[in-house]
Amino acid sequence: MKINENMGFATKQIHAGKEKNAAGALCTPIYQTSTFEFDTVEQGGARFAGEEEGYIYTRLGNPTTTAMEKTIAALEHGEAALAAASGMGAITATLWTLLSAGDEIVADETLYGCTFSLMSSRLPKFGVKVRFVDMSDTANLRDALSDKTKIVYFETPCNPNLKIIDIKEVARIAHDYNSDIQVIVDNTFATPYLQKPLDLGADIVVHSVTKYLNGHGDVIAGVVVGKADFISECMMCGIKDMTGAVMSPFNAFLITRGLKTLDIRMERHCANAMKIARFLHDHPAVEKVYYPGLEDFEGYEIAKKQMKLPGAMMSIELKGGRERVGAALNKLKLATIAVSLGNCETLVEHPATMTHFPYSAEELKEAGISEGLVRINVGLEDPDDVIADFKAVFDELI
Ligand code: LCS
Repeated sequence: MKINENMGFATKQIHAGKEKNAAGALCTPIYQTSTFEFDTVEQGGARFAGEEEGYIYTRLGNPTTTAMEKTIAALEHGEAALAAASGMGAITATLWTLLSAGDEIVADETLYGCTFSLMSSRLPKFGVKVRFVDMSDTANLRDALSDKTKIVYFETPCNPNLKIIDIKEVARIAHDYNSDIQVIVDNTFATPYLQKPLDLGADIVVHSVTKYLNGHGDVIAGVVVGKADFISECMMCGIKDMTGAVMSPFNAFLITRGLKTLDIRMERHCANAMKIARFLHDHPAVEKVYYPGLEDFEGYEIAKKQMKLPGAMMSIELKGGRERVGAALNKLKLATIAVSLGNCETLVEHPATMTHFPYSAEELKEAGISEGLVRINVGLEDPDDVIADFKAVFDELI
């Protein structure tokens, strides 16, 4: 099937990566091989020199992985995509490819815990300075840019407090300052079904594919999407040489399978989340709900502008703060205490002790992550059952 750019999201998520294979298999086969045969030494040489198309070694590319990359590139409206062994693999491969000692990054201060750890304590060891700012106020970004700024990096919605950053505005300010600055958006929480950062002016998108793109909680994976030149450089530098963070063909197969239902999963995730957010918003034991679909949420207007739907991630604060969190979450019966997100199962976690443990108490405060915050990712169960689970526990707190 030949797809073209004008076809719809659902068609692309099913067909965009597909190539004819020798056996005529409908689904892209799992090419579970580390290496590929050459007919002659000369042919091997031509492939290494880039004079002949074809696979060499799975760290440099694999047909099962290529199918997944092509699908994600089409969904994000990017020229090309590059698979990585994890979201962190995708982020580090991107940064190692772009950065040199002496460069600066301007990053939003609210990031997934390990991304924050990479930026705050690992990169400075290599002579890279990271300035953290609250990019929801774009004046902060303008003040932090310098002649050394190579990258502007953020998530939106942010993990874990759902803060919304105006992608179009950030990209405009960064590129007006210096058109060479690479604006990188972590689109994990939204997915390309809800938000397309490249269409809004970003240069590069990264994902933890572990989450909604795969959708079934059985894979750790990442991807980078951007211009074809950058993606091939990122493969040669960031993946091949610097991280070796290669995705296994089996994982690529599972992700391609998951991607075929991304739109309908996201629709249902969002509908369930809206219902649960409204319930929590009105519950007397809940102090505050952070959900981009609620009219009184700070980022509501920008989220409405740049996202098709508000997503299925939310955070709440319980009355009584941090002391009540453990006792309450431990009693839930259907919602599961676990990190990660984007699966069929509803998961709850406490960022201050779990996903965001690399932040000190002071850094949590600066990043707008309250110590009592509870993160909920709404799954695909019947929302009334999830509500009944929360109600039974939260009613006891009144
Ligand atoms: N970016 C975001 C926004 C994430 O939430 C995560 C992981 C990563 C990147 C890294 O991806 P990974 O290497 O795990 O595939 N977020 C997690 C979370 O919130 N709970 O557990 C992992």
